[in-house]
Amino acid sequence: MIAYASSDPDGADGGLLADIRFGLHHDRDPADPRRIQIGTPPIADSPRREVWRLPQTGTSGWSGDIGYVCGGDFLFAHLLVQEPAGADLTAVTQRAYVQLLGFLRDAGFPHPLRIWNYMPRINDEEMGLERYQAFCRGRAAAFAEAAIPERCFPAATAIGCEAAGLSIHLLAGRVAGVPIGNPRQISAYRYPRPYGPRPPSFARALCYRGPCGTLELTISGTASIVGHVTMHPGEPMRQTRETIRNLRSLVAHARIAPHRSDQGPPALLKVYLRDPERIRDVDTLLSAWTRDRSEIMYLHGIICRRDLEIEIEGHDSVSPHQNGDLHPSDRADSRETRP
Ligand code: 3EB
Repeated sequence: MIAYASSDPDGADGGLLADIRFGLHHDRDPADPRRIQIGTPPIADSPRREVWRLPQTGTSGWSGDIGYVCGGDFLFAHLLVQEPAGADLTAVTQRAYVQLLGFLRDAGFPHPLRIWNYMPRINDEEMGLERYQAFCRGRAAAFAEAAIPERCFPAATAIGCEAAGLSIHLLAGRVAGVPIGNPRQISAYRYPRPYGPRPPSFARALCYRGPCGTLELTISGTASIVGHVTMHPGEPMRQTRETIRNLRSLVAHARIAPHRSDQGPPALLKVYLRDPERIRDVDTLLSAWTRDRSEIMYLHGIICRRDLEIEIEGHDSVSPHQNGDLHPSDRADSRETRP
């Protein structure tokens, strides 16, 4: 259901759920809630557009400043909020998330499956707290207010960029997904105190049944973190190798294609680089892993820990005949790893 536009030859947009472009600024099209732009600019000749498709035509509109599109069991929603001068990012984030989670519940798609968050000056300190940590605090408060427990946290990405405003977009479902943990990492929502007053509210990955019966795996932003500790601070190449190890471990643990001999890399990867100049070296390492069978989008983005240079998210899809059934009860072993 999710593809980069470079591999999406079908121009008919009857079943278009989302059309996401990457550029210099965050943008919303008041005339078409399916179309948004995210202000993490593509690096070099990277793909710069992602489309999500449904078999049926979606319904779209605005609910206040939340743009949405829905069809079948899925909903795409987005919100772009400007930070008033002197405002506290905790409060801005909490308000945005309370608004979004309330909308999802009222619209009948109460399960956030995947959320992307982009914010300016992510590593800056404000009011005695790093802005990313303030964001985490506001988000955690909103999840608590909406009574969404840890086992229902979505997969997520949180990235800094130059573009102004807090941009949030998401995929939500009528049906909950199955969270997947990474045995090499502790669950982010169990991070100890030094990483902030409230831990990040996300699952390492989530599995859900796609609109055409496919099994979809959405992988959160993944970095050079083992346990809860940053590995190879300030070393982008070593961090890339560590991140690949984390992704391999996650994909193996998810076992979305147990009958497929190769537990290969996800079909889509999105790579956020703090230093765009690293693209060539990083691409060499990633291509060696994917053997050029994955599509890779490279974006200029700032990682939420100052000592992280790279973060990689992924998406994969398996058609039903390639795979056995997904029953959450069968997958108890794949739930988030408890330390
Ligand atoms: C990490 O593993 C890296 O706060 O939503 C990755 C993906 C990260 C999502 C988030 C943070 C988030 O902690 C950072």
